[in-house]
Amino acid sequence: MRLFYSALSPFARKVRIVAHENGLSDRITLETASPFADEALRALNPLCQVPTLVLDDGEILYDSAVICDHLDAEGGAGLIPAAGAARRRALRLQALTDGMGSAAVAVVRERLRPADDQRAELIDRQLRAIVAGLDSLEAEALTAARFEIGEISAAAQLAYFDARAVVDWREGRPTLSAWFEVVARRESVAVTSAQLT
Ligand SMILES: N[C@@H](CCC(=O)N[C@@H](CS)C(=O)NCC(=O)O)C(=O)O
Repeated sequence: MRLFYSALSPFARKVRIVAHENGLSDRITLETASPFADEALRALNPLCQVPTLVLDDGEILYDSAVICDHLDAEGGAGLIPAAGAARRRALRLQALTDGMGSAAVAVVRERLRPADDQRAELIDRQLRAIVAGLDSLEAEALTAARFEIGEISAAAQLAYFDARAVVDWREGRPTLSAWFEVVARRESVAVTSAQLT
């Protein structure tokens, strides 16, 4: 399998963590792609986004949730509960944290514009989503005992907030901060951080 990714993409990080948890990393070749600078990716994914996964038979999968669903089915780690309240919780947490990630990417891109060209209302709206999302995550009281797709997505997004200095998310969120300190040391999370080169 070939995974088109960019080193800092939190969505690609989520996929790499899921691959590692499923013991599939060795079957995946990482290929860097620059979605904002290189249109070549559009031939594989009309949205021209990373992550995009090309299977060995040529089938192409996107976005990250679809890729994770496939990898978890293939590897059998059970990171996406099969049914019921556990499944709804995991998918909701994934949707929440993916949404926070999309908001963060928008903030980062806007901040790259010349200072007097930045749209304050766009940044404010995205930051409101991120802050409310973080408060919601704090209330979830995540524990290291459970590490499913929702927690994986949260870990990938929080690491991105740090890497891009999106927001000081630890302030006033002791439970989330303590949880992240533990999961950051988990092998799948630590190893995928080292791939950020
Ligand atoms: N919903 C997508 C979001 C992926 C995404 O936004 N990727 C960013 C990089 S972090 C990207 O490729 N952006 C390029 C663009 O949107 O044009 C997923 O979960 O895979």
